[in-house]
Amino acid sequence: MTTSRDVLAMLSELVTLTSLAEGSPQSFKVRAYEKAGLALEADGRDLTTLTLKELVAVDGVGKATASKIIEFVETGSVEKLDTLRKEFPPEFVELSRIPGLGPKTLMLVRSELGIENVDQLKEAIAEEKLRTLPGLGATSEAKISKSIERLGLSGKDRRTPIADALPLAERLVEDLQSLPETVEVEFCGSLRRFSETIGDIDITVASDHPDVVMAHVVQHNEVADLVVNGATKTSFLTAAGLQVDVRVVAPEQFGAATLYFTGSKAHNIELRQRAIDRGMLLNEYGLMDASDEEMDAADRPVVASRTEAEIYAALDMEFVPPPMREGTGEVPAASGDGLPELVQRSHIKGDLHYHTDRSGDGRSSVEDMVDVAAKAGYDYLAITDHGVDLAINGSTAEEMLEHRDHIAEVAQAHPDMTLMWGCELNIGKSGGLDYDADFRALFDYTVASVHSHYDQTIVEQTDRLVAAIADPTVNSIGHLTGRYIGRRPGIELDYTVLIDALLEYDVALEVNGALQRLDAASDVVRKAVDRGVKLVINTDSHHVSELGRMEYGVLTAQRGWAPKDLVVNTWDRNRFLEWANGRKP
Ligand code: DGT
Ligand code: CA
Ligand code: CA
Ligand code: ZN
Repeated sequence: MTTSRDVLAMLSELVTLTSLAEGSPQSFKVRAYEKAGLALEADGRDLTTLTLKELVAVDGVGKATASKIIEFVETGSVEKLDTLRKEFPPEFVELSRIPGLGPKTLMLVRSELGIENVDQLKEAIAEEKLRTLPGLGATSEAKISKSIERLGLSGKDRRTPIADALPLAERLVEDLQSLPETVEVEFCGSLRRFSETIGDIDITVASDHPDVVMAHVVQHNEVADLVVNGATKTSFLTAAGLQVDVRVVAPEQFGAATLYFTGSKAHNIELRQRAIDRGMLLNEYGLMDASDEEMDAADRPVVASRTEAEIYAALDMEFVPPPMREGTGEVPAASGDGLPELVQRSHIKGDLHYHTDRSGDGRSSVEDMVDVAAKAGYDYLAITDHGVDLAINGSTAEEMLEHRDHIAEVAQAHPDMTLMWGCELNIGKSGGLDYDADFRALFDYTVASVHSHYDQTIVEQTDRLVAAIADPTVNSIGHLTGRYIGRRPGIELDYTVLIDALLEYDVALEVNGALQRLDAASDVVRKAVDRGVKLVINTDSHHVSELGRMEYGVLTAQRGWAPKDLVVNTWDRNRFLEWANGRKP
């Protein structure tokens, strides 16, 4: 079964591979696929039912792209894409994520040095070969080397950024759910725990007909290479080289299986020990009574196995949300003093980092962006288009004032929601911010973030962040490090100094829900939470389709043990506004 999301994923793979083939992300063909993807995502119709004529009629979709979509829906593959995949295998594509290795340089590296993967690239750097190529020198060689190290790239144990793995897992789960033989499906492993990089995807299916489920998986069009083809387990590699393990279990053992395969291993070990301490045995089939040591393993009475909740309860524990299952104190907490009252998606009352087409990179109108926020049930919303310093995307003071009037007008149609005229301020090289202080003070709300100068020292980076935090017109710090997971290392910071400053000036730290960012990262969130720093969870939406990121921000905050009460956008309107206005000069 091919879905709209499969079509969009196919187009996005075409973008990546064609930019390599053309030696440029700006080529006409690449732009055409990109534009078509955006247009069709915004379109909202079921893309698998559209005719060639209907596809071409969509503004931004050309004939060549439209016929590839038809080919994909009808045959499950696209010839052009298959050719590109052969030319650029996954371990080579991984190289394109490294900053400083654009498509053009990459093709040179391949033709001149014969480099096909990260391991070979590291070798060439060690032998100082990279610097000999035209356009590269010792400085860029050193920069590339540092990026490889900081991104944690390694040829053999290649990990996939969550932004690439999650959409695929969701599509596979949706597909498996559609089988009548399926009772329940869940993706488990590091993905369910919401790790930022994924080794492989683990999917658990509850069904009494494993043969049917396995036969269905084997023929799925994501399968590029079968690794395991068993009666209850299938493992395959996707064209992007990501491994997927699909396991079928009996419905009455689904809870035990998802608990086991969600892990982490460290969490499982602690749970098993707790079971043993209580005369029980925990494995992937269930929690069993083991008090009679003489008894055959198969005869042991099952205490719980149907749901995870029943198993935790039988272990005399609170239910542990998957993002916390890392073996870092959650088992003792859930067994004793209690877990924190963790922030949940349902607690969120507003989004406070939110763009419209006033920003150069915004893609939906003020009216539409406000409309979807109102439909999401928010009590308050800060529109934070880019300040003037972000040259192409920003607005002048004059434009911002017009924008304020426009927002005030739109607000009249939404009397139940407090609509704020805000700004995403750009933190400059040395901590400077957009406009002058008097003008900045006019905004109802601000988020200040880093968008450039990623290569300064840790001291310089920390200093400029602290300078921004100390500015009385700043309410919050957006996407703290500016990283793109697995693609661009973020700035390096001294977290002790940073957290001290956030506390001193009562500035909130954003957890940005964009899947490529998830920034501040969960380990930084946990440090901040330990010290009582206020948090704010935002989507940084640039289009009406991006509000779902709030869930990803919440999961990241949960991984950082964030309690509801530290998250300012769970507060009711008055409490939130009082805090937001509290710093005004
Ligand atoms: P990944 O795939 O490297 O991102 O990380 P995980 O956590 O998804 O690890 P994976 O796929 O090897 O295994 C999935 C889960 O299965 C893991 O989180 C816990 C469980 N598991 C796997 N191997 C063991 C083991 O040797 N002992 C225990 N207790 N649990 C295991
Ligand atoms: Ca896994
Ligand atoms: Ca696995
Ligand atoms: Zn933004």
